[in-house]
Amino acid sequence: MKTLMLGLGALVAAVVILVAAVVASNRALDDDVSPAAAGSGHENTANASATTPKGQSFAGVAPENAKELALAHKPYPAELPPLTPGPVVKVRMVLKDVTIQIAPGVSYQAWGFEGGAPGPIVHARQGQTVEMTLTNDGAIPHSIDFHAARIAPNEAFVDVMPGKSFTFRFKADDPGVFMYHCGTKPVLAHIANGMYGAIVVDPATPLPKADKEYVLVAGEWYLGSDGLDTPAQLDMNKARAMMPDWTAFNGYAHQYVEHPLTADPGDLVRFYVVDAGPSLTTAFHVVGTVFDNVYPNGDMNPAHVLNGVQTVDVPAGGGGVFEVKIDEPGLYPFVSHAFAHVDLGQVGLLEVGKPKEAASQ
Ligand SMILES: [Cu+2]
Repeated sequence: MKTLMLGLGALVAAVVILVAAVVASNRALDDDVSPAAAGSGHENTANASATTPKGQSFAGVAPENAKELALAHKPYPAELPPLTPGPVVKVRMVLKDVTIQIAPGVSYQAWGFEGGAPGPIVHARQGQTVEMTLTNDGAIPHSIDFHAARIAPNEAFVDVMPGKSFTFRFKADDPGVFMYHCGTKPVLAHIANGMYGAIVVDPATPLPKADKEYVLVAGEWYLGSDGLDTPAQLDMNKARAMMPDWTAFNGYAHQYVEHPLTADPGDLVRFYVVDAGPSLTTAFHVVGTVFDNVYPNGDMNPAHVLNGVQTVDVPAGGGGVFEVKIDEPGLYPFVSHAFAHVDLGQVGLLEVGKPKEAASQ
């Protein structure tokens, strides 16, 4: 009898230990699963992105017919679009997973607002309301964060699930040139994959009318392969190390060298520059002239203007407004004067004094 009691006691103890072990292992499983579940699983996309052995650089890798391809490339339209009349500016963007060209012969699997990188330029006047509708036609959640907005991010900059749309409004009370971007985690991956653009908010008292107004969005590309035969994907390790393979104004390396922006002699030319990053600074400079006026944080507040300066930094996530008036006809390069970026793609030409027809040939 005593032996039987001991045996039963041992059995009960064994069952208790077994149950405790199962509970503990389930907890451990929950701990493993929870972070991914909380992030809707899209962190996995970044982790699964291509990685490059020893961080091999694909900078400058181009096919033999690169020049021909660069000439055939249709440049991103840098001209500031006109204002929309009325109190509300309605902006609709459809997010798409797309293969885009980022340099001659180099393709990349991007996530594009309206199917491109950068997304469309948004233009509003101080006091107008911007009504933003984002439709997600992509495979994973995305969102849109406007730096021009004063709004609760958890209410407005929320993840939009695939196949869904989301609308929010904000009043454009602050004049300036601002970045917008996807704010879905990991933000580094979403910006590096092309989810960014610029919004220009004109001051209620406008600046003097410019003859030419151009918007330049500086960005960086981090490639897991050269992108020549098959589209490259994001190399998250390079993005973390801030070692881009290509950089660009408006998404495509060197595009305004073959397709210069234009002005007539004596024109007031205004550049709205946004640095979309995701991580590096743009040291904006125009070769062969000096900026007449610079609003270093892009706020177009006359109290903050700088006159007669050569190079002004635009930080990642920031903007700057730059004005030049050039009398002598010629080709004036605009660059990020951190010269590695010129090599990687952040250079274009302002062609002063040549008819538009000739410039596009
Ligand atoms: Cu996104």
